[in-house]
Amino acid sequence: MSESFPGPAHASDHLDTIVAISTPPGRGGIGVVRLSGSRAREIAEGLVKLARPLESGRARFGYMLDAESGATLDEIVATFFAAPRSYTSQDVVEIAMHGSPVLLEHALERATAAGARLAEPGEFTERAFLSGRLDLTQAEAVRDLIDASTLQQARVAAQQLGGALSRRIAPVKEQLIALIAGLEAGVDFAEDDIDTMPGEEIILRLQNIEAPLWELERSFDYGKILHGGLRLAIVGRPNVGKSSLFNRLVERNRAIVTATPGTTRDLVTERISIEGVPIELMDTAGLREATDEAESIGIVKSREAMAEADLVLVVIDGTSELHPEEAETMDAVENRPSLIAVNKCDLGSDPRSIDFTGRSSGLVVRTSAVTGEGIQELRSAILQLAAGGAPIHETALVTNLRQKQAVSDALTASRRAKEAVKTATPHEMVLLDLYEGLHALDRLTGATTAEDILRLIFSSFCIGK
Ligand SMILES: Nc1nc2c(ncn2[C@@H]2O[C@H](COP(=O)(O)OP(=O)(O)OP(=O)(O)O)[C@@H](O)[C@H]2O)c(=O)[nH]1
Ligand SMILES: [Mg+2]
Repeated sequence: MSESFPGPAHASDHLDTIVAISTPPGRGGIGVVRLSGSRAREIAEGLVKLARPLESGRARFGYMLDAESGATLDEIVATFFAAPRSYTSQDVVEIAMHGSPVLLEHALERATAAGARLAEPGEFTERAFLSGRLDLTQAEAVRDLIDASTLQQARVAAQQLGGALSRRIAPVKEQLIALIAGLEAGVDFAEDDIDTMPGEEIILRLQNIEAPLWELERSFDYGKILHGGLRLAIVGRPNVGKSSLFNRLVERNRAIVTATPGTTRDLVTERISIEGVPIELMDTAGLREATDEAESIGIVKSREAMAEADLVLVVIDGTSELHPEEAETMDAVENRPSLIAVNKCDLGSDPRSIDFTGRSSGLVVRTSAVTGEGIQELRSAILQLAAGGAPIHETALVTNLRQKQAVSDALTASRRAKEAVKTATPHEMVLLDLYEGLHALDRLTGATTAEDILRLIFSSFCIGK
């Protein structure tokens, strides 16, 4: 059960040789054509003229010649990685040339003419998975690393690529297997009067199994926002300083600020990152009775943005009376992740001493968009709200829904097993739940994943990865 990687190592040996341009589309200083498979070396050698033969782990200088005239088309560097010490565990050759789409396409055509097949999206990584070099969480991490838009995302992906999540799961799986083995033995030998495991012990063991799983499940709260980011709508009455706070958060004068109420009419959006968490900020038109058609459309958009956002920042002017509209807005976001900025705090203390306690579950931050006071606190409050209380610097995160589902399923199965034990259900039945939990964990790392799920995962990669 524990050795359940799909097939023996190098199960991918029989696969055909694939080729792709591994660098992004467009022109660049360097472009790389990558080949993987048993014929990679032979095909590469037919493609380029090398000063010395390919040798594993070494880069070789050479030329790509024009097939028609024999003239030099480009200078290249070819690097050979012999199986199994390569990305895919197969023979891999990477040919680096100048990043001209024409040259790269030409190399690709010649490689396919020589018998290579164009790689499907994610197929190089899929081969790494099929050979057992990467498990599924690591393969997903390759994609996350490439797609990362903040350094924190890249760090978490790198940890996962290093097997951090799998390492957390491994001892849990071992404990579960040990428990299953223990119960199986009891069931098999029941007639021989061998003591079966006492219920309390089974429950204790299941609790030990659940604790790390529960932590992982919780880490998804943060993993999810780190991966997908969040949308935050800045709303409030006209002239309270929404655009000014927006500009502070994006750290440049992106939105127009004037002393005239009703300045912002359209949605202004900008992506920022707070401690590596990507957040899309939306500045909106101030909420009031519109004075013309454009403003009225803008206000409709404000309300839509407020409804669609993951987080809402309600800005109020700390120097004036609380307007009924503001009370209404705060009520509207009462049960949603929201926070309140009492702005213009540089103009003196809040004369109205609004009682926020009990009004909102959200946080209240005193800010000044003019002096910058409270902006750092505002950032932290946004992050705190975004994370929903999840630990911010968690390692080995569960970063996607597929992983989260597998962990949750394992937990559910374990809880069901506990219930069964408590009601003195025969161990044969308890075992069914435990096996289900084990399969959920196997699914997480890809040990027993059906082909179609694999396809789904790898097809979200780009070609050449
Ligand atoms: N003293 C002080 N003035 C501020 C502060 N924040 C904004 N203001 C001023 O208030 C006025 C309105 O600011 P905006 O940022 O345009 O306000 P807004 O909420 O976006 O307004 P609309 O787009 O009309 O809805 C400008 O004159 C700003 O300079 C603050 O913290 N302190
Ligand atoms: Mg504005």
